[in-house]
Amino acid sequence: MSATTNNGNGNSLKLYYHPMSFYSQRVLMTLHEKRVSFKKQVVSLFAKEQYESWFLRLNPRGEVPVLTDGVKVIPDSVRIIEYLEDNFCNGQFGQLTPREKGSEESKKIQAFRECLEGLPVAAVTYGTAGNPHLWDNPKLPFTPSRLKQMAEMAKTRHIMIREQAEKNPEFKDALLEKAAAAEHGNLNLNKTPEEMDDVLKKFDVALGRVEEELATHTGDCGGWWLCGEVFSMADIELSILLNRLYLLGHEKRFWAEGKRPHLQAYWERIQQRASFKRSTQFCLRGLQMASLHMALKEHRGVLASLTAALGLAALSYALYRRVNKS
Ligand SMILES: N[C@@H](CCC(=O)N[C@@H](CS)C(=O)NCC(=O)O)C(=O)O
Repeated sequence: MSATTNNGNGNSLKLYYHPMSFYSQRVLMTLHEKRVSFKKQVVSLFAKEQYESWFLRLNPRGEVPVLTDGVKVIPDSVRIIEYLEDNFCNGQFGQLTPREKGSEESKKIQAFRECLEGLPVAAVTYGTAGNPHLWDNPKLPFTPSRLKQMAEMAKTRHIMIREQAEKNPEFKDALLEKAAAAEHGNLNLNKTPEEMDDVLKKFDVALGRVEEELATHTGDCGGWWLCGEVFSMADIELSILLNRLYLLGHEKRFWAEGKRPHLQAYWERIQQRASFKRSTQFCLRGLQMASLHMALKEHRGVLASLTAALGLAALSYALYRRVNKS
């Protein structure tokens, strides 16, 4: 955890996130890329901490990431990234958009961002989990048992969100709206094989555009990133997306084994970048600790009774020995 930094207004940044969350990773990479220091706090999605009232007060939708800057609260990764670019842009911080606003490069960054931000990442993640015929070399943390768990979770997610709405009357409307979207709308993550074909096609089209663009970077432009010399916000979004697809085991479908050679080279290059490593190489031990924390929290009552019972048994035994001795 880094020391607090202020942005010139005397405010300090704090990120509420989860290390496995795609949207959190985008923000983490932006913060590292810009060399902004910040405090961070894991919100355990396994323990449903995102639906505790203290967090719902920050984001009534119950989603990470959320950034706070002093008293300002900024939810949603896209808004956070833009906030960081607007407020941390002087020489001390990394620049993720060209200084010249109307330039061709700027327009290209914007176009690629819109294309990448529109992709259904949760659907590809949970849809892959629910369609074992798509499991082709998934990597940690997406073990087959975790994928099965995720698929089960997706089936009953709307019910769980409705329960959370009942528990949190103050945020009931926002949560009921989310539950409805999880049951019938854009947050429904149960995908049939046919629906998955459509989801995967969307990624194919977007990555096809990326490959076309990368293929134009020849000669003097050989060292360019996606939209030019500047490592931009579009690169952050692309890197975190490639990472998710790789962990799900979709690299052969989208770029490896000669499918999209320029994208393959980009993927190899991005894995060397410090900000990418720092935002994506989460510690599995940390996740195990989070699961343990969740189990302890869930069974707090049982554990307290067990400890009391053991204490009582020890006391009775000590008394018995004492009485027998005398
Ligand atoms: N549009 C939001 C999406 C955030 C989001 O869906 N976060 C997921 C984790 S990747 C989450 O917190 N899910 C918990 C839940 O919905 O219960 C963003 O860009 O930040």
